[in-house]
This record gives sequence, C-alpha cells and structure tokens, in this order.
Amino acid sequence: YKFVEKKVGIIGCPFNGGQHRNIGVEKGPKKLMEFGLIEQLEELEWGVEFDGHHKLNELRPAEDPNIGKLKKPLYVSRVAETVSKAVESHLKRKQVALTLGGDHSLALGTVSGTLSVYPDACLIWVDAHADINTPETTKSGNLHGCPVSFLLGIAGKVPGFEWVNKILSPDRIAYIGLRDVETSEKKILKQLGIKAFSMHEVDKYGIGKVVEMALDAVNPGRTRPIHLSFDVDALDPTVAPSTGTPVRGGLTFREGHYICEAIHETGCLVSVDMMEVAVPDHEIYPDIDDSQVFATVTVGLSLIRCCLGETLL
Ligand code: Z70
Ligand code: MN
Ligand code: MN
Ligand code: MN
Repeated sequence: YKFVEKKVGIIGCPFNGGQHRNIGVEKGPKKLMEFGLIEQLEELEWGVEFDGHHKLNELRPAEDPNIGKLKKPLYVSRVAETVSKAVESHLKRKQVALTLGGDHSLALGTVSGTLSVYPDACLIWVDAHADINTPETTKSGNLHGCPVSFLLGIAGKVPGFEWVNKILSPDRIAYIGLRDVETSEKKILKQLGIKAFSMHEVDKYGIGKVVEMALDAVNPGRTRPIHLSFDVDALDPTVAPSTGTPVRGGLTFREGHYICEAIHETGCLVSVDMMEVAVPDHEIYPDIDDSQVFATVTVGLSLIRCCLGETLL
C-alpha cells in the first residue's frame, strides 16, 4: 500500500436527504454492517475501526427552504461537511476511509475529505449517472445529482456550501458505467473534457481496457492516491436491483468486481464510497423483495472486499 497501513475506518452514513424517493437508501449502511462487513474485512486481515453510524438526522435544520431548485440544501451541506471531517480523520491516521451510503450527495463530503488530506488525489466515479448537474442545470433539484459540480468548483456560490473549497481539477476525474446522463450534463462533460467511459465504451473495449484507460487518464504513473466513489446503480438492475434509480444496461457482476480488483492492485486506493444501497419497506415498494435486497447488499459487500484485496485465487 503506497499511502495507508492495513487499517480501514468505516463511516456509516444513513442519509437520504439528497434525493426524493422513500425507497430506504438511508437503511443501506446498517444492512451492510449487519451482513458482516467487519468480520469480512478482518478475515482479509485488515484492522477495522467503526465508530457507529453517524446520527445525521440530528443535523436536519428546522427550516431549509429550497435555494433556486436545490432541495434541502442546508441539510445536505451540513451532512456532507460532517462526513468530510470523518473521512479526513481516518485518512490522517493512515487508514482507508470506507463510507457507506446513503445517497450519493454524501460524496461531496467524502471526496472533499479525501482532497483535504491528499490534495493530489484522483477520483474514479462508477455510476449510471454523472451526478454533475449544477444548481442552474438540475431539473430535479436533488443534490445527489450534483455533487461532482460542487467538487469541480463549477456550482457557483451557494449559501451553506462555503466550506467546499477543495477543488478537483477536471483532469483528475474519470467516470465508468454511465448510461443515464442528461443533456445538460453531457454539455458539461464535453466542455471540461472529462474522461467518461459509458457502457458504450465498456462494450467496445471491455472492462479491462476501460479501467486501464481511466487510470492512465487520471493517474498515469500510479503515483496519486485514488478515491473510488461507487454508486451501486452502476451495476445492472439484475445484479443490484435494490437502489433508488435502477437503469438497465449496466455493468455485470464481474465488470463491477473487476473495477474494484484493478483499483486495489494499483496500491493507491485511500478512500472508497459504497452508495445508494436501498432497503425498501415492503408496503411502499412491493416489487422489491427480500431476495433482491439480499442480492444488492451482498454485491455491495463483495465489491468492498475486492477494493480491499480479496482475490479469486
Ligand atoms: C438526475 C438528477 C441520480 C443517482 C439519480 C439523476 C441523478 N440526473 N443520481 N440517481 N444516483 O436528478 O440530477
Ligand atoms: Mn471514525
Ligand atoms: Mn450517483
Ligand atoms: Mn447513480
């Protein structure tokens, strides 16, 4: 490991304030832990620190009016700032920071925390979505569709978000798995020349070549620390059905795992997010059954293990 000791700090983030659906993304972290994450990482011989799930509900302001279209801006901002400090504290102690979500607006915090300890870090964003809408371009107003614009410093001034000051250069981020990108977002990706490997490129080149090209773009000498932000909806819905925004035509089980294995092999991984794992109520989402939740939680765990060195042989 080029930057960390073999220790991991788990940051449980039961949060859904960056999106509007009542599908239970805030229950993902607890489920991932209940399914034995600590034991699994200890089996891989990692020292594991877990301080309990963060009580993010307590950060919810009494009043939180929209700012333009943005929904719950103050809540999301406070939560992300708290999470950034947690990530920072684990990284400063030479641990890998492993953040369990929760909706993807949390990554505004996790990536900011990583950049404050490792200013030269690069970001691999694995997702069906680009999450790069700005406060101007967002149609939904959901902040989980916007974290990357804040991280790149193209979101403009938004009250409450003044703490976001660790800016990621556009040549330090690469996407893998995109297939549900808005026109506004395509324009931003093009304007900034951001390396993005959609499912089209995965089909064309194969996942091995895509990961190599992504790493070559953001981390050519494999000398920079890597933050991997993995939205479980990057996987095909047949593999990870229990998530807020499933989009067909996604990564296979093996493609998802290959990404994690290859990033582990660089020795550069310092921070991992596993986001958007949902645990819905049967009454509200009768179409998602226990076996689908089981599949999604267990694939999330297995991706995490691969990030931390689990191999097939
Ligand atoms: C859309 C928006 C999104 C995740 C949905 C969707 C964004 N582009 N991200 N699910 N994880 O609302 O901005
Ligand atoms: Mn901690
Ligand atoms: Mn996402
Ligand atoms: Mn997504």
